[in-house]
Amino acid sequence: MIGTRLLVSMLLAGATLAGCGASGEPARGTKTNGEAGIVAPQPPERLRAQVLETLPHDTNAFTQGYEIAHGVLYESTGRVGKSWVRAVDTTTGEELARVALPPPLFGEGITVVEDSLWQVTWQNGIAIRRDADTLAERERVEYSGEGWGLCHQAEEERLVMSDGSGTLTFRDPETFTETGSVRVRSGGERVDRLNELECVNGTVYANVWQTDTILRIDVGEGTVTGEIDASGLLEPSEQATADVLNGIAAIPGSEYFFLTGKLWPKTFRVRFVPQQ
Ligand SMILES: [Ca+2]
Repeated sequence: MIGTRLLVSMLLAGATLAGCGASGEPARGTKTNGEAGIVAPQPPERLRAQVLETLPHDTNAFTQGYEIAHGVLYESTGRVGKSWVRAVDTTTGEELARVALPPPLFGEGITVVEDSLWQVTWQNGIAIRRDADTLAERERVEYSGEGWGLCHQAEEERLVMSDGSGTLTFRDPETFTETGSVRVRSGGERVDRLNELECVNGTVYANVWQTDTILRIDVGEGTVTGEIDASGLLEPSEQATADVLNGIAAIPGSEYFFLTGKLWPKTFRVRFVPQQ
């Protein structure tokens, strides 16, 4: 249960920062050296996660998807027999809906598209479309490969999906049909293990599996424009019983994000600022 402190933080964020952009325009991933046609990779901007508030998180949640839409915080979890999706009202903290994912399905990322919520599964090759209000299952669609993270780029009318590699797949938000893909590079080097995703104003954020690093990605260019150090959020004693960072939810109308992880006792309200 997310308590009233969440409500307060959400209200404050909305009241003071409504209308602000996420974190400014990302830098371009490449630049010319003055000679036409010659392009050199540009290293990503170095950022860190500045904690503004610490909130409780369900230590039974093996978090795989985290997103706020329509005033609701959606969270999905993984592991066979322990996978579920939950919707919590961000103004009251009330749990609005919760559904379990039956075995043998292993839940992964989620994203909201209008009145639907798409949920992918790890190695089951099944995407489930749910009612965003009740979370009731409406449709199943098959896909090939693994499912990890998911987010919705409304302005591009597409979903972005990760599969544990450094390639992101684009999908039709209505049919889930694959429409393209992009191989992501950072400073010219391939990246790997992209996991939970968050789409914000044309930019995609991805945390890198088994690290405390979040990448800010220009998916049109296929380049990492920012590398965010999110280490040190948990105390060593908390980290001992927790799994990896995996959960990025942008707080709409603000520059803030919620970050959490698998079995983490806390959610952190942060913003991404340049490293000193
Ligand atoms: Ca997310």
